[in-house]
Amino acid sequence: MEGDCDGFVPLMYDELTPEEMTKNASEFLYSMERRRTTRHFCDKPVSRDLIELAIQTASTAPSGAHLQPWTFVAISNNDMKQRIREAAESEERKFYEERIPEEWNEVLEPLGTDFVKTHITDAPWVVVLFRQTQRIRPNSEASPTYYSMESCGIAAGIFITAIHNMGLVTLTHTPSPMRFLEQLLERPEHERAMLLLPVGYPAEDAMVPNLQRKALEEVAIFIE
Ligand code: IYR
Repeated sequence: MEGDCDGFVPLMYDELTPEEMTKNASEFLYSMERRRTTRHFCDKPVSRDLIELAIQTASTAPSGAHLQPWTFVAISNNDMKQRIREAAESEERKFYEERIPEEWNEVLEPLGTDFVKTHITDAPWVVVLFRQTQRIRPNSEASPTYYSMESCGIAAGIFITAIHNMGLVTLTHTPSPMRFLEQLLERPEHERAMLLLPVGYPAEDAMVPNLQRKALEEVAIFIE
């Protein structure tokens, strides 16, 4: 927050040897290659402590002007999860039955998604990430945040990584439109719902699409 940091402090940095770097990087890649998005959760409880740790980890993300323009709303309340599911399904039903363009359907069909969103009530936690479009200045005026999309995207990535690293699973669900989340969760006018992330253990019979990831050569260009 503005005004509460004390100038500059020394960077805490421990240099690793190239061998340690390669070992850490390879092990991390091996772990991340095992991350999968699943829609099938079981109702086994997850402690609030773990969700707090994931949110704290996500909140280490870099952000425009260090405004940290995110709010994570974590819901385990069954009644609220049910209300969110009903509202999401009503929007998604319109999407799948009326709004979905043919070219979008073409890439969505292999994923086997439909308007039924059991994950919202199956998972013990639903975390909704809100993007703050404005901040309140010390003089109480509202003013913009900067690069909030990028900042929240990075925070979401770190959240997903933290969940995977603790041995749980999540799903990046984007019900569209998402206005109902702002209303149900009573968020202020300047917050926009960005992602709905159910968190929990996978169902015993959880399935995932048989996807391949792009090879390095397809995603990277080196100019040396
Ligand atoms: N919001 C819908 C549709 C959907 C869109 C994309 I892009 C996906 O990768 C998956 C689903 C839904 O959540 O079902």
